[in-house]
Amino acid sequence: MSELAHTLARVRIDARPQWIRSVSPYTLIRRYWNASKADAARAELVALMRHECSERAEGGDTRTLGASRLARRRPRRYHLILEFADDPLLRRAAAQHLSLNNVTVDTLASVTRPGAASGGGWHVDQHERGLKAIMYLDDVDEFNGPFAVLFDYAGAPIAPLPGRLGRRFGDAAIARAVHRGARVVPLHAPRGSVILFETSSIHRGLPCARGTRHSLTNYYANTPGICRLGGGLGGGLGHRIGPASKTTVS
Ligand SMILES: O=C(O)CCC(=O)C(=O)O
Repeated sequence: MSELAHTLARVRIDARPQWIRSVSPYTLIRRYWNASKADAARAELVALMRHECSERAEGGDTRTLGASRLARRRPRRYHLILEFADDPLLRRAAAQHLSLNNVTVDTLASVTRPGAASGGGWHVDQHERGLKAIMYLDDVDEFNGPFAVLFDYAGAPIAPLPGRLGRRFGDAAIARAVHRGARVVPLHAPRGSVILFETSSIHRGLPCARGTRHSLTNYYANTPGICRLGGGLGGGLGHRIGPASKTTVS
């Protein structure tokens, strides 16, 4: 087993309810793909978004939903988008994290330009456990809209904004949490890096000041009709909630 496969086999990302989160909800794998492969994937993303419909999202970023489904229609042209969507190691890590024996995947293609912030403000994708894998297709620093994670919530719930299914959080509430000891951790990494992230944890794409950020995001979900491993929700998930689990592979 390669070192990377070994690391992914050990991936444990915390999935406790957001108000008690105090350990890492993410794993960063630096240079999962090398720079030239990431550049080729970026070119595929640009072509796909030019030829298929894209929309302006809440944060002002441009995105194409179902990029992997669109790519399957022209598998030779978009083989790297498909390679990322179908990546067996990431799928296995997702299945393990979600306590499933298989997962489905849907891939989002997105571009964040100056003035935009991928996904809008602070939010959770849903309240139930979930996993996404974001691959940066540009080198990401503090200027071009890094993905950012909130952690160490200091044991206190953060009140969501009214409506929006309780999934969105205002800047003032986050600032109060930071005052109490929570930390905002922006993830800067070279292109080709992958972030595996527990989507019930609070996060956002920070505003892009200059440059651009292209990325592919795989959303993993339950495969219909497949049983969960390890029994019901409580038992099945319980043994996977572990200590701080940030793993960085360089
Ligand atoms: O791409 C990012 O940095 C975050 C996007 C996000 O959180 C979302 O679309 O829900």
